[in-house]
Amino acid sequence: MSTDRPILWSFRRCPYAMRARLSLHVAEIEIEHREILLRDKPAAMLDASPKGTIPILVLPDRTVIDESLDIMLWALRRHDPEAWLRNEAAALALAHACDTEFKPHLDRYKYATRYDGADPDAHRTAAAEFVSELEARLKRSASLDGEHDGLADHAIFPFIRQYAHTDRDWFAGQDWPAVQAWLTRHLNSGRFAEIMRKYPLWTAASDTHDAT
Ligand SMILES: N[C@@H](CCC(=O)N[C@@H](CS)C(=O)NCC(=O)O)C(=O)O
Repeated sequence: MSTDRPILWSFRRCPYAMRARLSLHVAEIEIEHREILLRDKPAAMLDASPKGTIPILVLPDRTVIDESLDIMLWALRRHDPEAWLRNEAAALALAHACDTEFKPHLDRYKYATRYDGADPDAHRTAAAEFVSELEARLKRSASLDGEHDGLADHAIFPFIRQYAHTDRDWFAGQDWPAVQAWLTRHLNSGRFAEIMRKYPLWTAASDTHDAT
């Protein structure tokens, strides 16, 4: 492989990949974007990271970073022009809570048929506890990271987007004005539009680097 840019294996609608793309964007790191389908993972992606989750960042020296929060930290430690890391420990703790406490309920609410016996309404209610915690925080300050958006905001809003879009009317009817405004602000941002650009699917045949 002879690219001098990091390679990002990505899937457009994956919230973990969104948070990685947001941090690479703010850090102004040029990447080679490789769009995939989760149901048809390329062998080259699985070679890079056999656990087969998205996102994966492969550095020019072949170092592989295959956890989304690690990709965020790697990007922001290189360049953090908006100080997303200013409350790093607290932001990471909240992002971990999103991944471990909220996301399992989100999956069982959104994709209930994939989980034996999962009751989507019960999981929506359980997930709502995390959203209510965000609501309390966002009533105290404009962003989860304080007065300005940072790591926590960008690590978490893609997951709240998924939750909100599972049943938009239900979400709009909840008493979460601060979360609703915060989510709308992020979804309407130029940065979000940029990281949601559509890419053609990567195929080994379309690769200009490995094609020798
Ligand atoms: N802990 C991982 C989780 C990533 C993850 O689970 N991504 C999903 C897509 S949104 C995935 O790749 N799932 C594997 C699959 O569906 O086969 C991270 O933070 O990067």
